[in-house]
Amino acid sequence: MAICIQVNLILQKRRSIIYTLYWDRGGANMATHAVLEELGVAYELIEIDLAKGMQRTPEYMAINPNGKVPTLQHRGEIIYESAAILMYLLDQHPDAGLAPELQSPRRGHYYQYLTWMSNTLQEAANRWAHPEHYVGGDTDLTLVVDKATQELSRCWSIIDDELGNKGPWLLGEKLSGADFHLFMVAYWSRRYGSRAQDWPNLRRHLQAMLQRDSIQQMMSQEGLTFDL
Ligand SMILES: N[C@@H](CCC(=O)N[C@@H](CS)C(=O)NCC(=O)O)C(=O)O
Repeated sequence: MAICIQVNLILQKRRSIIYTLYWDRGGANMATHAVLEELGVAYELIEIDLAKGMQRTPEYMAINPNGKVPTLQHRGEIIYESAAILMYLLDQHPDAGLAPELQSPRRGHYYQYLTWMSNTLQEAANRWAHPEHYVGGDTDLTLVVDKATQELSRCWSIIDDELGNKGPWLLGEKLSGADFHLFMVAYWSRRYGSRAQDWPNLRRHLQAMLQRDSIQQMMSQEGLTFDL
């Protein structure tokens, strides 16, 4: 395939299960990538270099019509949207214990956080990073960025309170896929007007995530660093 600039085949413990993750350095693929590492499954990475416009090639648009990363391929099926991919992946591997049991109330909180982060927190992050996607013409982009900064602060404050009341993880005592999604947006925010790391409980969460082998592997493979 023409879009295969770089293919890393990482064969790990369970060779029979192969996932393909389309990714870009530090993109919305970070959470999925770390979870694949956490699960210890066999997967391959196909880089979609956004700076080169590879997301808009006909080959990639045929895979993901949104022209965005991440996309996961599994048994011939395509799944996009990072939160949906996380839920799907963790349902494939219930023994990993990264998703609460189906009928437990914690499962509701797990859905809640993943969808809220996806459509509220991540959306505010996107408005901060790409204000030009939201307004046209001569509109002053700082108006969009300032509003996004306020919204990010509102979101960080909610999460920081939750972590302070329940912690150490988003769902309480057990790590879940939601923590990987939170880590990803919190990592992006290190350059934003409102940074997750400036809230005490969020900072502790980030530090704990950075200790995990899976996060370290993902960051090293994507060539990322995070000096807290
Ligand atoms: N809601 C989507 C957002 C994906 C997204 O915005 N990806 C960005 C990279 S972080 C992208 O591919 N942008 C390419 C473009 O807009 O051209 C998800 O979480 O999967």
